[in-house]
Amino acid sequence: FEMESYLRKALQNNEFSLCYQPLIDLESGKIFGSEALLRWNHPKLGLVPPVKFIPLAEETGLINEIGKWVLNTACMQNKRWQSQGLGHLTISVNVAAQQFQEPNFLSIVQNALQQSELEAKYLTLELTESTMLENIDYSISVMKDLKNMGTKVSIDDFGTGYSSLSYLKDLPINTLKIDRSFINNLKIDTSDIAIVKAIITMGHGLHVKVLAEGVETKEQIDLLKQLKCHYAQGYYIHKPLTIVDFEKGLRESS
Ligand code: G
Ligand code: G
Ligand code: MN
Ligand code: NA
Repeated sequence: FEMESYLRKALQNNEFSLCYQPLIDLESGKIFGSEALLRWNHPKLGLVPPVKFIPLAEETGLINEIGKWVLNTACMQNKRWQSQGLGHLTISVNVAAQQFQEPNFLSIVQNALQQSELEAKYLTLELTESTMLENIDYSISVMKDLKNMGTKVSIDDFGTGYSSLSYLKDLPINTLKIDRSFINNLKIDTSDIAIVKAIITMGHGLHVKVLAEGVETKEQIDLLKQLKCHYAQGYYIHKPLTIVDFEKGLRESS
């Protein structure tokens, strides 16, 4: 199948790039960091959406090499922004299950930090519940090592996994990212608001930050502020941006 053979050559042919979607602090309204999002632009296929090629990268095992490139590139770019005086932003990087389970995952993270000279506390690794729960004891030990290294961990797409909540008290987690399916249709009289409220309350109780993904309207932002949600991300605030547009957004936000 041709997409697979193209994907195998994408790294060496420099066809990947990253977009950066701003993350804002709801109280101040300011950008405090970004999530790096992978883009693949192939000369024949054009822009291939991640929902098409990430699963293929996972099936073929290419995700480990690609993920390493994402980690290195994102850390370098974030360090560059810091050095340019654009603020001490955080950078969030999505980590696929296979990457997290790689025996040398910790040294890959360490290496990205060393190469970029980015301080560990500015790097957040985004894991999904299913990634962590595939092997909970192993996950706990890796996450503790990451914490000792100084990096942060977010649970991505929170609320959509099949997990029990009990792991939340055992795992060193910094942020819960409420899945956008709960935020997209968020209005006052919906069951979504009950769920969102419960997650935010739980976050406060566990001393974990809560970020709402997929914010698409002013009404949603206002509700999230009322509910004391810490952070937000979404098209209403900013789309995933190129480096140039992200820098523009930063200047406007400060
Ligand atoms: O905007 P968006 O289309 O970028 O992303 C679609 C999906 O692809 C999301 O679930 C997102 O988490 C995932 N994704 C984006 N970039 C990366 C990446 O660098 N690594 C992994 N593993 N997933 C990513
Ligand atoms: O799974 P993950 O949360 O990493 O997904 C990030 C994805 O969410 C990216 O594809 C990004 O483009 C998308 N995204 C970001 N903001 C919004 C939004 O406000 N609405 C929708 N529908 N998707 C969004
Ligand atoms: Mn994510
Ligand atoms: Na997400």
